[in-house]
Amino acid sequence: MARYITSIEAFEEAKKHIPGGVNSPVRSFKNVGGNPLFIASAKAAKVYDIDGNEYIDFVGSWGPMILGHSHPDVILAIQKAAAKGTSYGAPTLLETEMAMQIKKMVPSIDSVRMVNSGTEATMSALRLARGYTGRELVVKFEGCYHGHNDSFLIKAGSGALTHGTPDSPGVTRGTAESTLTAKYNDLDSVKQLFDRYGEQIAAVIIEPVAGNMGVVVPEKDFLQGIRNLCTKYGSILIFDEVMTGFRVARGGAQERWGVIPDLTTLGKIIGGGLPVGAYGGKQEIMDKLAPKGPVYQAGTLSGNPLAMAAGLTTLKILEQNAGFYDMLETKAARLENGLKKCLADLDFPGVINRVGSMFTLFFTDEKQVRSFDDVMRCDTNQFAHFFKYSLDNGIYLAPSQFEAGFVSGAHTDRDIDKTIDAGYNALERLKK
Ligand code: KE4
Repeated sequence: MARYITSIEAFEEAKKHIPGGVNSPVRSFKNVGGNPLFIASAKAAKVYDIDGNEYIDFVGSWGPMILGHSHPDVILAIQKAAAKGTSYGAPTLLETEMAMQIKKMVPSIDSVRMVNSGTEATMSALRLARGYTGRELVVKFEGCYHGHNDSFLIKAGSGALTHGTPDSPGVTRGTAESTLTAKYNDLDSVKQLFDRYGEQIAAVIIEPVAGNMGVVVPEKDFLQGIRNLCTKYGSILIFDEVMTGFRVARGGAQERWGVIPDLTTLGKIIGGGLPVGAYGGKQEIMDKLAPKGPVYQAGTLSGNPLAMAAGLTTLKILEQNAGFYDMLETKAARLENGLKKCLADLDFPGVINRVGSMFTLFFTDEKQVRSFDDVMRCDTNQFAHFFKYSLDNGIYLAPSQFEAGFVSGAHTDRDIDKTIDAGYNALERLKK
């Protein structure tokens, strides 16, 4: 294949061979317009496109790169594993070590199964919850994303308390009718579903901090209220911590909020950038999984030795570096406060939601963004311009208003300050 000199040429060529030119839709820049960057390499907090440009990166591969790109220990671990072979399709000591590491960091997990993506993790957790309870209905929340399995590609009708309708062609009506939707930060919308469907509900799945409608923070007692309802009706509470796991705290959102789910799904960070997902939880539930129990789930590359090596090395660094999360908090707070000062100095309306090192700048006149409805009122056109102007200044934000940005351990104060300056410049251009 010819060496392309620009991302524009590369995208045109890619579109001839790959649907939409990308292997995941959100990479296409469709939400913000323009041509996606084709990345040549990445190191620490920077990504480099094939056009020779350097960017301070806040996408972080959508979450996995909490240590920064190409961390030397992670790269070495992958190289060593690769030299021994890339896949065996048989148990390895690394998988047991990884399971023990996850259990140590997430104490609500008694037993854990490795898979190859967050989607596989949530899909399998739902099947397990249905198999364990013998029930069919699942509750999800508007604006929460749990991967692309059919049961979760369901958009609520108007408001909560409704049977879902498919949000994507290919999802059958029957599947959609087993998915109920509630409103984030609205405990009554969950109570009403339980009042109506109670012991037909197999599971409630939630992003304990929403990251897929932009960052929306759970309000006081919201998560505990859902926990209490699941306990009362014998439904399985699934925390989808694919994004928040090891991100918002060493033990994830369940550690930060002190609310304990029955099952947890994980991904992103636990692969250190390689394809990994996982789901785990109470022993009595996990024991229902084949080959021990009747609920089937499998995977050719599950527990792949290279992915385990990368993920285990990442988790060990996070576990052993005592000050890591405090350092992340300091960096991310510096960014938040700097951008808030830009908004204030320019008298520009906007809301920043942040939990630890995941954040979103919402373009809205609202004073707060606490729900999916609030998010839907944001000005995505303004965000698109802000994204483009930031890119012009060497800052690579998530290319959608409805995504989270991520600060890594590799972002320096200089990177943060440069990002704040670029933010001020972008807002100034927006004001004109
Ligand atoms: P994957 O199948 O993409 O590994 O994970 C699905 C998933 C499940 N649960 C949560 C909370 C998630 O955030 C995700 C995936 N997140 C998106 C970004 N918002 C992945 C980026 C993409 O789709 O390319």
